[in-house]
Order: sequence, then C-alpha cells, then structure tokens
Amino acid sequence: MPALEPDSKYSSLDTNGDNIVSDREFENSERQIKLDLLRNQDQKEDSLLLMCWLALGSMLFYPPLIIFSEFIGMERAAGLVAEISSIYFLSVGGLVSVFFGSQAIIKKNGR
Ligand SMILES: [Ca+2]
Repeated sequence: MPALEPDSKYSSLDTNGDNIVSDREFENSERQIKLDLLRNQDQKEDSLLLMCWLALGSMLFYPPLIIFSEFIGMERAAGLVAEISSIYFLSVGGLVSVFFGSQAIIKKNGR
C-alpha cells in the first residue's frame, strides 16, 4: 500500500495519523483551501468597502471643515480647503465608482 515518505510536506493532510492520505482527507484539505480562499476574498471586499465608507465620510467632513476654519478666523485655510475640494470630490467620486464598477464586473464574470 502506498504511504507518505518521511517528513513529506503532505503529512499535514493526514489528519488521523495513520501515515496514509485517504481520498477523504485529501478532499477535506481541498475544501479547507477553498474556504480559506473565500474567507480571504471576503476580507478583501470588507476592507475595500471600509475604504469607500471612509472616503465618503471624509466628503461629509469637508464642508464643516471649511466653515470651522472660517469661524476660527483662518480665512486663508478656509480658502485653500475650498480650493482643494473640487479635485478632492472628483477623486473620491472616481474611487467609489471604480470600486462599484469593479464589483459589478467581478460579479458578472462569476469570480
Ligand atoms: Ca490518514
């Protein structure tokens, strides 16, 4: 009966310790690898979604920042923040639309 060589890298697949990797043990390891891949994919999507929320949240934070700068007498800072805002809003909009666009493409291609 075929068995594993000593110190085989596949010895971790032999979960019941009989020194034979059965079909069942092999299939379980495949299933585990698929689960790990799915979990990684899920975590990646979660972190991208968090990034989107933070970007959108910073857009909400922007107008009050201008008002606050004006309020505490930092007119120059308020002007600079207002000047940056146009390109900033465009960038965040681009980021969010690329995220949702890529999600749609990934779903359509079934991956
Ligand atoms: Ca075994």
